[in-house]
Amino acid sequence: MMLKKTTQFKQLLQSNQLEFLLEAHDGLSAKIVEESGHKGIWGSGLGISAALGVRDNNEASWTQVLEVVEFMSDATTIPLLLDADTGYGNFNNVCRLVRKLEQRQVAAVCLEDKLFPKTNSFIGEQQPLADMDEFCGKIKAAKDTQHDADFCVVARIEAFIAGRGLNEALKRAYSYSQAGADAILVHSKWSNPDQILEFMKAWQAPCPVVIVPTMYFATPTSVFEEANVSMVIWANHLVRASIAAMQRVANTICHERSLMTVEDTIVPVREIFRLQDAATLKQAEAEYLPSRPAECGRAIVLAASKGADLGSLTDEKPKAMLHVQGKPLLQRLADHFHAVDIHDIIVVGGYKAEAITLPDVTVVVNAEYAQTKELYSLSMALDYVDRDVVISYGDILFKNYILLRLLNEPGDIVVNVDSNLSRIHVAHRFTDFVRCSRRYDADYFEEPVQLLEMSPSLLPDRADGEWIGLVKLSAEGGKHVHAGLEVLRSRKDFAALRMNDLFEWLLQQGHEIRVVYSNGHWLDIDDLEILSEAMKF
Ligand code: SPV
Ligand code: MG
Repeated sequence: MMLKKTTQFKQLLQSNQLEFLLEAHDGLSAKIVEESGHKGIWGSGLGISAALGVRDNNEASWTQVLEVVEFMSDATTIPLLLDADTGYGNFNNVCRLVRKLEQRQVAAVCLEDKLFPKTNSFIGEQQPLADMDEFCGKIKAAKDTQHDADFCVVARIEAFIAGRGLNEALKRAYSYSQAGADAILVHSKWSNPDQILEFMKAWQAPCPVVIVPTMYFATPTSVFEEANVSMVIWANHLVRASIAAMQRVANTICHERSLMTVEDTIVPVREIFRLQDAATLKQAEAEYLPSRPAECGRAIVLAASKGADLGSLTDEKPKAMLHVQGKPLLQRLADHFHAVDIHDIIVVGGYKAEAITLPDVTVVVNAEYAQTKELYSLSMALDYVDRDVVISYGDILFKNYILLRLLNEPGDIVVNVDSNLSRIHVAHRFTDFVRCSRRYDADYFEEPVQLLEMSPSLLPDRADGEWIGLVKLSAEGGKHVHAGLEVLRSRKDFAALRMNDLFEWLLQQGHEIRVVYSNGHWLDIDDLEILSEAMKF
């Protein structure tokens, strides 16, 4: 079983060898400290404040620091020593702090003998020190408050920082030790270790000593070992490393307006997921979430016709299988649907249906394709109209946003309408002209538009646009379509009916059909001329 964090820390302090803590300033950096092999974390006041974008002058409130520390503690299994500055107030504030730290499995707290609000030890000279007796009261109060006997209080001597000599440092160190401190942290801002070594030489060792060699970094670690230092804190090296890395990457991206150069110099996104332990959540989901087949959307594509105007191109396959820029039209449609998470694709084939060989589509055959039109084809796939479904002609090409807009529009029955009638120049082309409750204009997004009429015999000058060949049905809309086909099927001319006849019936019944306008950006492949246009699409 893993030792409590408090016990781990106490053992580090009391071990016979030199131990090391490395600075962290948030959950991520704390985790990185642990993964690197360090046995403990220094919750640095400088690092945490810097990461929060404020000064190391108690600008972040103590509860804000506590929140960060909670993330750090939760993310790790090794002990954390929190740099709690002066304790954020007097002995009473220290008591409350200790209770809160214990609740968060923080192993130890470090208190320094300066005044609130503190200033970082490397800024300025002659920093005022706390009254020694008052500070002893804080140490004693902290020790009396802790519930866990192994929780540690480290008392930090700022005498050298404040320009005072060895005697002041020693006097305070013995007093704090006497007051109950589990260790003394003696700090120096000299670039050589002389103050520390002088202190260690005189120190009678009633408790272990911790040091922070930020400024005397060039001192070999063996010197600290030989001087009987118990613990070294590498106090700010991850926050400094991250600043260097962030500045380099930010400047490069800004300068190059591209990610190309930096991509190979930073971790892949999957490394973030690993550090966040995304894999464990995946396992938990498998265990705790009800396992139902992922509900994906459905599309029905009407693709039974030969495409008589395409000449010998459709001798061997239906026009929906004609290649446009190296891919069958139907594959392009399927790609559009996949892109919006519609993976259940039903294709109603007819002419040369056996040539519809796309993977992952269900082919339903309208054997009467030669004598029938689209409604007959749709009736072949009616069983699939039992949920949200998009119905599409099989010979259209469109930009994906047209499909997205259709899916985003509320309504039980929604159609896409192209408001741009200028391209309708092919006289023989069958066109689903529509009339709507309002024309397309710049403000059309402000109110819903309804379909009023859809008919190929509507004169273009009375039309507000042309139906593209895409309709979205909700489950409710699908019920109306079932009812409509039930009625229309009994008509003698059912075989000749087209989608516009269904829409006309739905309108007569008073069902609302919503319109989403777009402007161009689609083609229906009716003849060779348009097919060659499609090559450029
Ligand atoms: C810290 O890391 O916040 C410290 C060490 O207190 S120092 O910055 O050297 O004061
Ligand atoms: Mg600090």
